[in-house]
Amino acid sequence: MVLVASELATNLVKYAGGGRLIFSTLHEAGRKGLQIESLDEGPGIADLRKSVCDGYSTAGSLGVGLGAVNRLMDELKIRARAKGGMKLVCRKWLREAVLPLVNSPLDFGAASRAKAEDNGDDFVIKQWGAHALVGVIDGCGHGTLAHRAARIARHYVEGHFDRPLGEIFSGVELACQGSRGVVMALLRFNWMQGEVIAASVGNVEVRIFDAGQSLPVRVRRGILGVHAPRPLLTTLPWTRTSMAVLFSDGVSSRWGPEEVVPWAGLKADAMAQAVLRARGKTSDDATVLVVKQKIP
Ligand SMILES: [Mn+2]
Repeated sequence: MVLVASELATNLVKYAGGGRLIFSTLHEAGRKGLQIESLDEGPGIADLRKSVCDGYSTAGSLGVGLGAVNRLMDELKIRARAKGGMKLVCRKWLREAVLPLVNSPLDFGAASRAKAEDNGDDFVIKQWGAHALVGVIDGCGHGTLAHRAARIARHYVEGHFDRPLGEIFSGVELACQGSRGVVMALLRFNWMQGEVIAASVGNVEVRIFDAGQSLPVRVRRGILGVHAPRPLLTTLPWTRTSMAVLFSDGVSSRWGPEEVVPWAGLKADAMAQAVLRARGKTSDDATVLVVKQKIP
């Protein structure tokens, strides 16, 4: 919070000719948080929005500063004010200690292969309490700039893994502005409730299989970092026979539920390797992430 306050104050003094910081406590639905609002009458937000991306900077330390605010805080909103200038509101919620993992029934595996030296794909696997978050991220294009965009997105997701999926996407949208941009699909599991929530923007494929069927997941077109729409959330049941496969566009999508059958007996990491071997293309970075029930 000290670093965030200092970055915002620095922005006001250096770039907006002054302004106000307003600190308040939040009490909402049984949780507590801290909010900082930054108000100014400076030159506006056009470049400031871009500057949220790490490394982007029109003048000195500005870009890194707002990038840090986005990374460190749970929520960040930036708006133009009617009278000119900018309003920035950021919030951080108090967390209980991260819940210890309880009896996870899930088995995770991922396999990734770069087209060239730097992999422009990335993935995330996190578990806590009775929850897990997994995702596949594809930086646009390939090579160093794609790798950089994907890494910015992954760092944001890892720092905000327990936030609602819609908010994680908004944060990645801000964090990736000024980069090549990424496409991303995330799944959040709650195995006590036997459900999985899927969200995807762009062309990372999400396949959720159960009993030989592929269940439909809603996807939005767009690139995070380049005015992506908010994702649509799809909630599906997760049973003992469910299986999820996420893959970047470096993996062919021309296969159906019937092809999963021979892979059903494999552990998740062996299955991810098998899908990549069978369906990976050599023309792009390729990543497969598999979630299954643990085989007893
Ligand atoms: Mn790709």
